[in-house]
Amino acid sequence: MIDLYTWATPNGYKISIMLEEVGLPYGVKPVNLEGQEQLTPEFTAVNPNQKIPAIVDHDGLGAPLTLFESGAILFYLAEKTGRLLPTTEPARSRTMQWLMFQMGNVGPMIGQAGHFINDAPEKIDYAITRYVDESLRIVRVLNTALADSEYVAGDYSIADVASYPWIHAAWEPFKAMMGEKVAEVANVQRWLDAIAARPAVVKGMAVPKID
Ligand SMILES: N[C@@H](CCC(=O)N[C@@H](CS)C(=O)NCC(=O)O)C(=O)O
Repeated sequence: MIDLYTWATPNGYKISIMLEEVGLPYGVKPVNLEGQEQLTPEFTAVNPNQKIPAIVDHDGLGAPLTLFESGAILFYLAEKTGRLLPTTEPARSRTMQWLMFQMGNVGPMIGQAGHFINDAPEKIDYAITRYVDESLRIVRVLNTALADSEYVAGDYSIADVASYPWIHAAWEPFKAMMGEKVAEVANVQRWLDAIAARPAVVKGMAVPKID
C-alpha cells in the first residue's frame, strides 16, 4: 500500500494520475496547503522540503520507502510497475528528457507566472512579463514536439503525466493571452483533449476530494 501526501495542485495531480494509470492501491493523506499543513513536524518528517507531493511505499524495496519530488516519484512508480517508461533506447532517454524538461521548465515557469500574477503582494511587471513569456515559449516547444508524435516523447508516458496538469491549469489564461495565435499551438490543444479523456486522468484529477 502507498500513502500519497498531496493537495489539489498540478504537482499533486501528477502522482494521483500515475497511481490511477498503473493501478497500484493507495491511500490519500491530504496536506492542506491553505492551512500550511506542509510546515507541520509530521509532514516535515516525510518531506524535509515541506512541499507536496510525497509518498510512503509500505511495500517498498524491502523496507518502507519515503520519497519526495514528483519527477523522482513518477520514475520510481514507472520502474516499480514497468509502465509508462520505455525500457529500450532511444525512447527511454527521450522520455526522461521530456520529464526533466517538465521538472526544470514547465512547472517552475508556469508556477512563477501564477505566483507573480495572483499571489505577489505587489505587481512587478518585469517578473510577470518574464515568466509569462517564458511559459508561452515553453508551450510552443511542446507544440513542436507534438507535431511529430501523439504524445510528448512518442507513446503516452510519465513525461505526459508530468506535463499535463500544469498545461491544463494554465490553458484558459494562456488562450486568452494568445488570442488568435492559439491556432499556432493546435497540437497542444489536441494533446490536452486526448489526455483529459483518459479515465485514470479523470480520477487522478479529482484527488484529493476537498469538501
Ligand atoms: N519540485 C517539486 C515542487 C513541489 C511543489 O512546489 N509543490 C507545491 C504545490 S504544487 C507546494 O507544496 N507548495 C507549498 C509551499 O511551497 O509551501 C516537485 O515537483 O515535487
